[in-house]
Amino acid sequence: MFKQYELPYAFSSLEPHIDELTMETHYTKHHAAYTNNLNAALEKDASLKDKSIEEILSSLSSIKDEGVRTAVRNNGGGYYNHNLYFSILSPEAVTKPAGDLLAQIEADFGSFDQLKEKLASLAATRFGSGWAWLSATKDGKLIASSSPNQDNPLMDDASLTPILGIDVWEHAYYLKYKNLRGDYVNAFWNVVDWNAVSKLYNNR
Ligand code: MN3
Repeated sequence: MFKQYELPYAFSSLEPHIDELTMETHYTKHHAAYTNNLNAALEKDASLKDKSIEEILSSLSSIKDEGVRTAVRNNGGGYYNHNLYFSILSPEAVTKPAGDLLAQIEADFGSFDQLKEKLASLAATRFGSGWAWLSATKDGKLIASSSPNQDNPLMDDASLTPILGIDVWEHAYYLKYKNLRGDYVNAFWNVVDWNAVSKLYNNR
């Protein structure tokens, strides 16, 4: 049974950048539903029972039943993606990277500002619902990408570790930002905790 990441902060604590009602709805409705639906899908395939979510997603194509595979893609993706999303946000965010991660950002993107611009651009140009990602290869190189729906860079690829995800589904921002996805992404940087992102980078 997969369980939702437990939030160490209050729904209201990311105000004014991400509003309380969005956080509460996102966590208690959307993320909860992905988690419940993932657990229900896994009941139908005993071979998935003792695997981690990373193992399941990185070998998604090996799920034989198409209905189970689609349910795991959508809900296992949603489960994993939101665990990551909520775990890198913090009301006490360290808003700049440092150390090895900063050095690699400068090597791969030029500067931290250029990385943020790249991710904002990927977030803005992802048509419809999806995510923008920063992922690390095993040897530490950084890759920026985006994906539709609840897909992520782990799917059928065990070589990448996502370390930051920007949820650009409307449910992540519409109550406060309406159609202004770019304003949400600008505000998002105020609550991304680069200490948490760094830990994921170092543990890749
Ligand atoms: Mn979401």
